Amino acid sequence: MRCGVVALVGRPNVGKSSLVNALLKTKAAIVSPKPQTTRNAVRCIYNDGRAQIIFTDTPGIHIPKDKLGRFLADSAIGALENVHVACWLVEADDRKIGPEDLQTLEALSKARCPVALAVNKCDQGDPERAFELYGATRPFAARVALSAKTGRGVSALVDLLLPFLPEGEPCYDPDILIDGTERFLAGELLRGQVLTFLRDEVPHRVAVEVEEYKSPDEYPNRRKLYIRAALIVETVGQKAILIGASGAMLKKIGRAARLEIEQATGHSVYLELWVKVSPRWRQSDLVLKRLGYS
Ligand SMILES: Nc1nc2c(ncn2[C@@H]2O[C@H](COP(=O)(O)OP(=O)(O)OP(=O)(O)O)[C@@H](O)[C@H]2O)c(=O)[nH]1
Ligand SMILES: [Mg+2]
Repeated sequence: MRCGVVALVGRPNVGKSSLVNALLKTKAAIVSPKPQTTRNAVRCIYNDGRAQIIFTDTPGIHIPKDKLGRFLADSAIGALENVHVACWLVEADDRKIGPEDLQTLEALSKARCPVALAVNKCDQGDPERAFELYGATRPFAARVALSAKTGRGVSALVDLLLPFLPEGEPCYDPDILIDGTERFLAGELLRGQVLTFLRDEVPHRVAVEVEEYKSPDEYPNRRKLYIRAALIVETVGQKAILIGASGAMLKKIGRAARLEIEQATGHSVYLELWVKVSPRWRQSDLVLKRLGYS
């Protein structure tokens, strides 16, 4: 058996979380067409008969505009410490190397680990030009073309990474999918629905704070998993959008999140949501810390 850690890095929106879900064959991480979907580096555990691979899904590396953005970029770069391999994810359609790619490249050049190049979204483009473009930037220990959407190349990526991982017994119980609490996962599923239903800049202005989480696993006298969560926004206008006419938007988000949490936990869920205005929360050290973004 082999057991090791692989960090998945790259600019926002290239499909890092989609790849994690394709590897684990389940929804371990939230995915959306909006950049900066992932906000925490999360260890996701892949198992097969040959190895346990701890894939760290990371926030997209970008040029930060506020303290939240700084936290996102820093946590992605920080995830490159103490890994056995880094996997740089780019897109088949890429035709030039942008500032965010350069930033990723700089972080990779400081990491003391082999780097694999993975060209994603091959269902919508030919990877050859991306291999040429990125292949000229630095040495790569391995290269693979894949599509997190169709699954093409996903097992080839595992095969390529295996030789870089040390021999050893699994670190995590094989039933564990992510190194995070059920409470964290529930908050993420809820944030994922905010990303699904809201448009433009609004989803980026929303944070989820799970204030109470009482599961029948811990409180056997309860028949339902009880969750109370605050959706934190920056302005009264955003609050109005999030709530919607007669509360319709909040209801829609809540219903979809509840169904996903029920599926993930196996419990029937009572989800209580409220919306709180916290001006400039993305710039507040105090609030960011409370939300786990520090
Ligand atoms: N066509 C196609 N779309 C993909 C593929 N992989 C991901 N996507 C789409 O790309 C978008 C971004 O995917 P994510 O997995 O959220 O990207 P990410 O790199 O985790 O983004 P951040 O968390 O913001 O850094 C979503 O709309 C996905 O459905 C793929 O292989 N093919
Ligand atoms: Mg992501």
